[in-house]
Amino acid sequence: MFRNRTVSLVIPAYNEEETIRQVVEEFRQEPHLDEIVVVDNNCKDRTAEFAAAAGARVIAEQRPGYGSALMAGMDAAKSDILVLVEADGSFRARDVVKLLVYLDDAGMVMGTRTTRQMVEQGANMRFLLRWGNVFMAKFLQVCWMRPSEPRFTDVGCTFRALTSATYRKIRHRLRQTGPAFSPEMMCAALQERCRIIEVPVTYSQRMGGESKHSDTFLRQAKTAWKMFKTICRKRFLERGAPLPAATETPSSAR
Ligand SMILES: Nc1nc2c(ncn2[C@@H]2O[C@H](COP(=O)(O)OP(=O)(O)OP(=O)(O)O)[C@@H](O)[C@H]2O)c(=O)[nH]1
Ligand SMILES: [Mg+2]
Repeated sequence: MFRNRTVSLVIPAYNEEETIRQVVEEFRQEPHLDEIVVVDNNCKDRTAEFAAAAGARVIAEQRPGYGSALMAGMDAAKSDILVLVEADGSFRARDVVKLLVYLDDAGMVMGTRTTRQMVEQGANMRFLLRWGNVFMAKFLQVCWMRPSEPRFTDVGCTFRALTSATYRKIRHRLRQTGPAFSPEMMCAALQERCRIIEVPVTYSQRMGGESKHSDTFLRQAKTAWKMFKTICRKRFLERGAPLPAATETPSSAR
């Protein structure tokens, strides 16, 4: 519970048996979280069993992919606020509160992993990946310079918080099943004229298991291309919500 609003944590998981127990245990220590939902996305290992043993509510999603799993988790979550995080231990539970406090001023709060002072040694955020994310984020920012003028430095950070009201608003715009789901959510929120704030979060090395999206240059390039196409389609081929009436208060933009 955070300022009278309940909070659910959603964790998409694909074969993360090496890390899931530790991740659930770490986030269970976070006093603001009311429930932890782990999405078992056709795992072939013991991820679901370990997550449940550690105290998470485990749901199954058959449609494969990071985006499909996150959507299933957000659909199943019961709280007023949804926080998304990875199953690989690369984010810290103590950062949840950083996202929550800014939700007073926004409909969605994005973490960014490109603040160098907060990238831990060994984290998968070397020069190319960091600047690739910054470049793509600046492209997204420029695309929405009018009317929103957001400020972004990362497009692939799973760690984020949004209100369930924001999720209901953007749900119909979410189609990406893979990693392009991450910038798609940002674009969808901008299309619905929600306010988004970005805050730095600590980014650590995976605690174990295998990287699925960004271990090789080829995979990173493929993911970047899909993200670029998604941002362009959202900005130039889909209509945004109509501008709010002039009489509406700023809080209507959340
Ligand atoms: N449900 C589901 N989750 C996935 C899939 N691929 C990745 N994930 C999860 O999404 C999160 C992000 O995937 P990662 O492999 O960590 O991708 P990444 O963060 O770009 O790469 P790392 O540098 O290894 O952390 C993890 O929690 C994965 O378990 C998938 O196909 N389905
Ligand atoms: Mg990861």
